[in-house]
Amino acid sequence: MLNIVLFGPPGSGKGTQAENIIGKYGLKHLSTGDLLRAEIAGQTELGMKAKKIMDKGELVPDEIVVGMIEKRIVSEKDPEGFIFDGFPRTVKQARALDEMLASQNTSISLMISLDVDREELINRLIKRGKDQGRSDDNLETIENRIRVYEEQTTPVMNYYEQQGKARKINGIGSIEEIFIHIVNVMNEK
Ligand code: B4P
Repeated sequence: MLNIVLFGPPGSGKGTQAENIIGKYGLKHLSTGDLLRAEIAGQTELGMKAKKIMDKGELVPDEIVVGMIEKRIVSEKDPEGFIFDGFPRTVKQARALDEMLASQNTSISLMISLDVDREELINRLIKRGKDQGRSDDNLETIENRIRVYEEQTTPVMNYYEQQGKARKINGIGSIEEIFIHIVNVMNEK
């Protein structure tokens, strides 16, 4: 199985590139952001709780996102592999993911980190806020999301570096150019 973690700050292009990767490699896409937004759209109890947290730009508790991912991993029959988009966002989530995959006799193959500077992240997310009206794409929340990323999520990079699985890619440029770099890194596997 090919199991990829797509990593990077909010607005770095994870969701965008995940779509390209599943198109080429046929992997199962697991985005915790999308799963949470589906709960919000369904007005479930979990969704209502998550919305308050996401609108502030904070992280949803580890137990909730880990439980959502676990449910999907065990229910998938003979997948070619998974692409994890926006997960793990804490070292605790990364450890839980390793355990879940080990119980299925598999593991993370590669972590791809998209490198984008702060100014570009803010510009992209403000633009998406205007185009799509996502309630967490406003300046105050975006700045907190970036702060939370720097404080709570960047240690995840170290976690995969220590396992020799982390690869950094320049996330600035056209979507097509960045995808070519991703394919090159994936082909080394
Ligand atoms: P996510 O849905 O994961 O949102 P995100 O980090 O903003 O990234 P996204 O994938 O949407 O954006 P992308 O970079 O593709 O998370 C939202 C919230 O959910 C979090 O803040 C948190 O509260 C919660 N959450 C999710 N997962 C969690 C977890 N594991 N633990 C706890 N809480 C969790 O794209 C951004 C924009 O840039 C798009 O408009 C795109 O068109 C544009 N773009 C992409 N590539 C570009 C390029 N090369 N050039 C120009 N624009 C580009």
